[in-house]
Amino acid sequence: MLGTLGAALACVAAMPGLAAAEVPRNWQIGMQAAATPVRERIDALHNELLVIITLIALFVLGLLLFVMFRFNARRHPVASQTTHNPVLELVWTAAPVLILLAIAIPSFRLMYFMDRTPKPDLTLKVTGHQWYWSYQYPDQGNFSFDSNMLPDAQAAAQQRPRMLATDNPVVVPVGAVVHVLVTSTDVIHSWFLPAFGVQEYAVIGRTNDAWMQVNRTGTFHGECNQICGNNHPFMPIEIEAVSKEDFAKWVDMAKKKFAHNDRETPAVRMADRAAR
Ligand SMILES: [Cu+2]
Repeated sequence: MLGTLGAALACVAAMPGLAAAEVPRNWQIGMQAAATPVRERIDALHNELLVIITLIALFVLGLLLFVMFRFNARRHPVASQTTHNPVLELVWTAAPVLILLAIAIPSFRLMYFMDRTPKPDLTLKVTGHQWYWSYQYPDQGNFSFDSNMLPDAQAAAQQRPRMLATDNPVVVPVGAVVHVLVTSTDVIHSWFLPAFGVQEYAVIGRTNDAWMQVNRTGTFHGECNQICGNNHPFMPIEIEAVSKEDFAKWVDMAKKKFAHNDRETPAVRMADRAAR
């Protein structure tokens, strides 16, 4: 299947020696490789649907070819007067219902799996702003920081992906269940991580939630995918998944590095930025 092929290609691309960041590539087929249980199940449903849709398309193509050959004007000059066939009508009503059921059952199962966060090990609060993201770690010392896109020159100098790298990436431990709370301070944004199967709207005055359990170390990228104004394409998401030990080290470092942010709310910092 295309998805599997794409996953294989993306795995090759992510191998050591090649670029470490898992980003879309030219001529890539399929989707980014799955990095969470949710995305693995999304891929599985996608592959199931691909089989169903391929069989339906082939069946309809077969019927069309049969009619074109068997009932064209040359082979079949006198049209049949048949109007009803109860058995056939029953079949073509019941078959699509059964197909829809076969799609709906795994689809609902997946929706509930995505919706219910297992017992979380960590909470990450994500706030969307025009036009950057800020992150808060409420149960790791409650530090918070802004994450802005790296300018092109800086990204090129550091050999990091253009328009996807940020100055302060989000860091999460591999294997931990991360409960993600998503909100906004201005307009509706959307926190979208393709490799994690997470897409959550950031809505003002409302907290949406999602969860992720990253299964391998690496740097993952996403973007705001709700048109949110002028600089909508310039608010990427960069997540580094690291071992539990490295995460603990990073938390110690981050508490000091972002200590100055602790007394300020994102709204205060935003007013601050506007004044600058
Ligand atoms: Cu946005």
